[in-house]
Amino acid sequence: MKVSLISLCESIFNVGLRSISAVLKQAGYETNMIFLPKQSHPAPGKSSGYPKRIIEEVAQLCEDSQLIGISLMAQDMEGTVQLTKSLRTLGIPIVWGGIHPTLYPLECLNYADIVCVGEGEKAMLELVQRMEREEDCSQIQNLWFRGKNPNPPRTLSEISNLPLSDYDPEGHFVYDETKNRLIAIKSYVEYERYLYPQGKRYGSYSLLASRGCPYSCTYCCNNALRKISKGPYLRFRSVKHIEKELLWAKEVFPNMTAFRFEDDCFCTHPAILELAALLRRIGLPFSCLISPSYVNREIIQRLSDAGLFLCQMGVESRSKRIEALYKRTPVNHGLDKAFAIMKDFNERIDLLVDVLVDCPWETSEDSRETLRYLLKNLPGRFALGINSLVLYPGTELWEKAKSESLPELPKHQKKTWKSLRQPQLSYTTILFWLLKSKFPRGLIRILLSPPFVLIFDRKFLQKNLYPKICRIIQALYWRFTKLFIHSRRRSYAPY
Ligand code: B12
Ligand code: SF4
Repeated sequence: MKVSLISLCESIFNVGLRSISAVLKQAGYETNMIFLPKQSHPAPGKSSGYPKRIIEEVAQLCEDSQLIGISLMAQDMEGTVQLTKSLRTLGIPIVWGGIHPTLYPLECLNYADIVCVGEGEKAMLELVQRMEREEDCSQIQNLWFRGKNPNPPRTLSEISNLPLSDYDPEGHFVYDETKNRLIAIKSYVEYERYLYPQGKRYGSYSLLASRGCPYSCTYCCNNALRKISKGPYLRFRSVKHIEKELLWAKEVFPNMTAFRFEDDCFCTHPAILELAALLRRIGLPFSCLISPSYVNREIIQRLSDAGLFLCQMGVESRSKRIEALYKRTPVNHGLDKAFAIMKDFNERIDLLVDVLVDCPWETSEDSRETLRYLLKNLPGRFALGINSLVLYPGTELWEKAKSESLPELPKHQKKTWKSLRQPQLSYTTILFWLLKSKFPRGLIRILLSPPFVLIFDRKFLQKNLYPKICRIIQALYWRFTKLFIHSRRRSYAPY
């Protein structure tokens, strides 16, 4: 029996879908994997769909399958609907999975035959086995069938027992947007052209050492996932299991220059020091995400010795009120100390700090508090991620917005889930942008002073003047001086 697995995510690492493919292959089933990344982001109001020819080619590749699985995030919704409508003509059952179907199953069941709520490895395996034996499939845990009652969740997987992600080039296809065609991957080297940021021949190999997070911030998917999961939520891969993947990846991908740990908080791993020793032995640099509360001098020292070159840390807000609303207080606990430590390692470890804007409960003064904090505490070398808060279904903040009859999504995000990354342009957000673009901090402090705030922090300017200012800033700093380093830094190859 053959299963076609399709990913619409921009990054083709898609650890979750590759894990499902590996589990199916291990059980003796055939899979093909089709990756449809799109780098270009459509202007507001423009379609984010795929060219007709590509959709037709995907349909041809799926023709001889008995099941089609599609993996998506919220922003991939429009493309997935377009693809699903077209694949319908094949008469093959279509399952949707990933974070968006997990959090929004009922909406997704308007289009898919089956939605996977939560982890897909065991659920997909059971589905395929039952289909093969022509047994009833309607009561498989984690799977919701259109028109049937939802099935309960199954216990989360023991992740050290899972096979390594499927990167076997055979039967793998990638949409090359620049060539506007589907490419059949023929070798690991060819795979690498699509794994790393477009146009780069080298880059980081992404993997996870854990699943889950110890915290439950009210806007985060972990908050929603924890509620619907069964069994211990935060799980870690054994060091041996991780070692197997690192050695394998290093061997098969000759142009890989670094590893990227995508774990929500890498340092929660109970064997973090053992992992540092392993990474040192492996001898390739790496980057990771880390929560401020887990920054500790010994750990950072060991990770730095092992090759840590970039650390991403969420701060999100420094307003006490908003920290409490986000349930960030325990995560941001010890942030001053964390920054002090990261300053000491600033020569060796780049720091990428994330903040959240566009929160409907946040006042301008709340955001200015965060900005003042960053102006004071950021080390000399840093990158800043300014992210627009999205209220994802199933999270506490989404429930709160619903109960207060607030729009579940800010207006600019509402219709399509498309422009999730673009923050709205308030006066404070512009000042965040100035900080990100390395404007002199003294100047930003002046712009933060009461007279400037009084004049410029106004709604009508936000609507009419600031979008224009933003375009000018982008033209000056992004195009010519390339000081908007954030997007480049996030995925760059180090040495
Ligand atoms: C790693 C990661 C990334 C990586 C890699 C993404 C990738 N395609 O692999 C990078 C850094 C590129 C990334 C980028 C972004 N990310 Co991200 N990312 C994550 C992160 C931290 C882990 C995802 C992961 O690998 N989890 C582990 C795997 C095993 O779980 P999984 O992916 O959910 O897959 C399982 C199930 O969902 C299911 N499943 C998945 N697919 C399918 C398909 C079928 C057919 C079936 C049956 C089941 C199934 O089975 C899988 C295995 O059990 C999550 C947070 C989180 N904790 O989930 C955010 C998260 C997924 N990202 C998010 C966002 C918003 C983004 C960005 C838009 C951020 C931005 N503003 O730029 C970009 C968009 C990138 C894109 N379009 O690809 C949001 C998505 C929210 C949503 N509802 O859509 C999340 C949930 C974080 C959050 N804000 O809460 N991300
Ligand atoms: S610490 Fe980060 S990953 Fe964990 S719940 Fe909070 S926002 Fe989500």
